Amino acid sequence: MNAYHTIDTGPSDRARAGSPAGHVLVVGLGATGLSCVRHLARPGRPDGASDPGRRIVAVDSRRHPPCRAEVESEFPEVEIRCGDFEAPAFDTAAEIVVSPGVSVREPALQSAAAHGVPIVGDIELFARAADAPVVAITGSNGKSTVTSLVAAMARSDGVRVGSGGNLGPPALTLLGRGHELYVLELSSFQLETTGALRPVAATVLNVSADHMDRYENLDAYVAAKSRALEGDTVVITNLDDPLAAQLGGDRCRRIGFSVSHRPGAHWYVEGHGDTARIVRHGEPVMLVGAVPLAGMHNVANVLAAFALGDAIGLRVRAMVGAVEGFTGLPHRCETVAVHRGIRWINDSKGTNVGAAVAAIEGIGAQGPVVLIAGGIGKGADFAPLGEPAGRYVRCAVLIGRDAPGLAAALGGGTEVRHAKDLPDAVDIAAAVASAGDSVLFSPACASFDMFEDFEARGDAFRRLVPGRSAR
Ligand code: UMA
Ligand code: ADP
Repeated sequence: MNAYHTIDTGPSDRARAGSPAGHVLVVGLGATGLSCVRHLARPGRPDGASDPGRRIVAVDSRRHPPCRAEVESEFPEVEIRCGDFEAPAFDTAAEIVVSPGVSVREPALQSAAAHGVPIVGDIELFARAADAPVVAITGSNGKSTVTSLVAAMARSDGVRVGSGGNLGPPALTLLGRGHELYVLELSSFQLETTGALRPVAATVLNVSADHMDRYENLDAYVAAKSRALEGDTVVITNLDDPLAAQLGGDRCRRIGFSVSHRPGAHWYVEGHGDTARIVRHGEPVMLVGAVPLAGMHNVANVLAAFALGDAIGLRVRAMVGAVEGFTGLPHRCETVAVHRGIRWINDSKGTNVGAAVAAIEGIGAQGPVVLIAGGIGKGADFAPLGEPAGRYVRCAVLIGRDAPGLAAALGGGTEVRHAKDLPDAVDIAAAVASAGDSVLFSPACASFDMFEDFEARGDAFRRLVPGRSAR
């Protein structure tokens, strides 16, 4: 593990014993920060570590962070400091609770760590207080889909389930609601500040480079993800992903899955075409064709969800019912229109290279693709897009800051056009595409150069398509 990025989340003696002068410092006043303040300030917290007398200080480097007003009105006793981070508030804290969007490489956090201040995240607070078993889902792609599927399976089997984390709502907001099970999507940022989480079942779905602007190298990113598998957890292993398959301890209990009939897989696909079936340990469970989601990557997601459900004892029949009724989440390979025989697909959540590759392969298997991509590449290497684009993409229309890097990766075998913005890209795609094609908006990039977030970007695409695609 890369020490530079690792935060010691071991037993926080200093925090628990409580240095009298020490305050709890909440860093970041977005959705996570608000949930942390609410959790820390609420008397009678269920983890027994509550110290209503402890001072809470909240900081944010933005002057007007999103949840400042809520904290001010609900907790006037909480001291709020906005603007540049100041080391003394960090170095003298009893414990720091950092939001996932704030890098642990931030100098003020590095300084506090050097002073021995424990640094944790919201998932660590959640783990200390959780009153029901936890299923933990991480990986580079498919987390939200698998989290939603497992939650739907549990509900379908009559379990009172709370589901959230990185896909929202923040994990701490799920506590105290009588849930019998928690199903959490966890990002690498959340995991790197977590030490106490002991999920009953967990998975690293797959590994491909993401957030390389926050990690020194892929190993550091993978090390953060692996933290989900610590403890006496049943590890759900993707046998088709060589890197993910290595993760977890040598002696952990494993349930393997594969989209082919691979040795060692408990959940797998057998057969081809219309007769391909999902099988559990030799027992046919359902036809692949009955999965309502497009692409083999989604079949992998369904298998992962089955294996997780299996690990916690959900009944197969209930799980199948949930899969059959699951039509997918917005902004993930979502068909938003069909005009003149052209299918328009919003995959705005395709925010990294691995996601876009999966979408191109999944949609490309059904016919030629006109790809709209671009935005902020987060330091990624775009090269893995070259081969699938060469095979399936008729034309790539590029937008955003890192369009030149994408063009370099795609230019060899794929026609590339540049657009000045998303409306222009939709116009170009409408002109280039013909009946039988799919126009796939899978940016392979984050959205922040042009939009508030991936949802705003996908919504913009959805709004643009009806007017421009029909011309
Ligand atoms: N901030 C600073 N200084 C910094 C950086 C940020 O003060 O250097 C402040 C910002 O000004 C802002 C606050 O921190 O006020 C934002 O914190 P945050 O970025 O952690 O945002 P939250 O609203 O708390 O949302 C976080 C997750 N965001 C990130 O991990 C970047 C949300 O995941 C998650 O839904 C939410 O917690 C609830 O758990 C979003 C995401 O993009 C969807 N996740 C990444 C991904 O999926 O790839 C990991
Ligand atoms: P995450 O929460 O990890 O971002 P999502 O379920 O929201 O994952 O899917 C995001 C995007 O990742 C999808 O739009 C799709 O392009 C891609 N994707 C989904 N599942 C997989 C998978 N198993 N392997 C590779 N890419 C995937």
